[in-house]
Amino acid sequence: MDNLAVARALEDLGDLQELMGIATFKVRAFRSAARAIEGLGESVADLARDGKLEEVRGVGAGVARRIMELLETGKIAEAEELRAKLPPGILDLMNLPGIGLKTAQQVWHERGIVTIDELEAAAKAGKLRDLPRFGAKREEKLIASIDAWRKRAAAPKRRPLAEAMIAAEALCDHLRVVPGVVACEFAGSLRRRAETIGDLDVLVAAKPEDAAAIMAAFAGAPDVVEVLGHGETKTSVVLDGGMQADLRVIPPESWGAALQYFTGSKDHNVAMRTIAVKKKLKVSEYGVFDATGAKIAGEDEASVYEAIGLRWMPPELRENRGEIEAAAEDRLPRLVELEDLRGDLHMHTTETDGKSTLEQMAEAARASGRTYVAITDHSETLTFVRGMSRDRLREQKKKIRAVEESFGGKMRLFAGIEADILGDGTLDLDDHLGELEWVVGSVHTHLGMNREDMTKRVVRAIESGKIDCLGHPTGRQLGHRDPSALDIEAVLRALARTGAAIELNSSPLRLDVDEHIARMARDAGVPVVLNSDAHSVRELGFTRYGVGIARRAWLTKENVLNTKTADELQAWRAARRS
Ligand code: DGT
Ligand code: CA
Ligand code: CA
Ligand code: ZN
Repeated sequence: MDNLAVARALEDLGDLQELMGIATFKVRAFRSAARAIEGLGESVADLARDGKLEEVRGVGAGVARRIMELLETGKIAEAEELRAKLPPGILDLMNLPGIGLKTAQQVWHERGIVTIDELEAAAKAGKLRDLPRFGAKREEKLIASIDAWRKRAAAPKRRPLAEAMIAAEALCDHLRVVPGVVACEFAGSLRRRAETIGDLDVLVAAKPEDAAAIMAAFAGAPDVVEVLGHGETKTSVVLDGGMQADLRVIPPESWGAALQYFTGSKDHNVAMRTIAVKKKLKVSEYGVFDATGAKIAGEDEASVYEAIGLRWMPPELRENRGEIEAAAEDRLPRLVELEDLRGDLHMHTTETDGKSTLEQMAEAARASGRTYVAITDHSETLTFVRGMSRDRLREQKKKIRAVEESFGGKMRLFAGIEADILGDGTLDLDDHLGELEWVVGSVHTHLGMNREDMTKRVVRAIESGKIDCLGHPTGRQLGHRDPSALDIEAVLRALARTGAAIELNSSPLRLDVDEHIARMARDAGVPVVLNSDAHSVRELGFTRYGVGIARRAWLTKENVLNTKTADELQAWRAARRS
């Protein structure tokens, strides 16, 4: 069991206790222990083995006992007991956007409401407005948010890119070491890096006589909870968490053709086949065949494209959005790559809601090949994450200089901020931003404004000239919160006018902006900054998801600002501010 799983279990226990109305000091102990463990540099299981759990800050005897129990039995009996006592439905209610633990506890204990249906009925009947921190307006918002939740629940369940990627990589790692496996790749929408994924399409190249054993290994993979179908060349399973995955075993001589076919998209394949037909060729998942039926390509993917007169193209482009024409005319863009990213210009530290320190973030970014970062903790008005005051920012800047010094010129650290765009479009700490070296401006509150007001608000913030980059511009959270109503074209015009950049936030929950807006930004000449928005060293790796989205938007290295060197970036900033 890794640290994250332990932290989550403790967090859960805290939540359950709070829901049941158990003393808050106990609840707080579990939460702070969870945070400490999440940010720990060593394995909590190792510490437990050496009897050193209580040496971790925030872990007392009570918490240590629960951790031991968790590591030994896989669960905490007390949490299970509490869960069994909860009215069914209350956890769903708690997870509803805009509700959370406090409100769930409140409506349950004070109104006896334990399900989403009951909550909706009470809101509609105006029976919640006189609760503390409620009111008619919040009732109205609640009804709208329950409505949106129902719509999402009814839609076919697609999974966020990151979740699918992690699951697919685990499956492929499991399969690659099975005897007879020549190659293993995932295809489908995941290989194309779509922001949400319907199901996983895993392909293995192997001789037909090895297929049965490989399928059996697939069905027996650790994450598989159900086998839906077991055929000669295809096996379908359900993974822990509910995602479906198909495995197809392909003879090596058809590998390229199958990889191409099952990568799709369907529209791309249809367009491709139309071209093939004109050349009297036939493309299938087995290969490319001429009029006599002879196979002319199929072993590798490039040969399939070349056989019909096209260049090989990156999977992210394969959506029939002009890539076939571009490939035929040899004018495919050279898409930006993860290795092109020199810096990361949005991240948090333990000063606000981050889990790793300034030093840890800088070290980890350097270790992953970055040569500069901007430290952008939250600003003062975000009190619930201990947003930075002017004084704390000055202190942090000194520390940033000292840490930068310790890298001996190998790493640049910019003293930045994620300044809150307030409700009226002014910026938090407005008079202090000039002292900082990188300013991300982001909306975090009043996300439900109407389109006109929200657009005015964001445009006003951009036109202050004080922000270098607009952070997570639409505020969406995949499967959780819709994008804010916003006239994105007006926003892009304002960015172009002031020479500021737009963020492609790579946090798997956000992926904000999306591929469509990223492509609009490119067309409007607005530079895109591809950031992690990391809240821990682990999350610096989020940029791999953002790069996928950028590539789907046809972005090249030139379109992405943080592919510049630190000096070039500073020159860019100085030029736009003069
Ligand atoms: P998803 O799973 O909904 O996120 O999207 P995909 O693109 O992974 O679609 P999926 O899993 O249904 O099929 C994987 C690929 O197989 C798809 O991208 C193209 C190919 N494919 C599947 N069905 C057809 C079909 O009826 N015609 C053609 N041309 N290709 C197909
Ligand atoms: Ca799929
Ligand atoms: Ca599929
Ligand atoms: Zn933010």
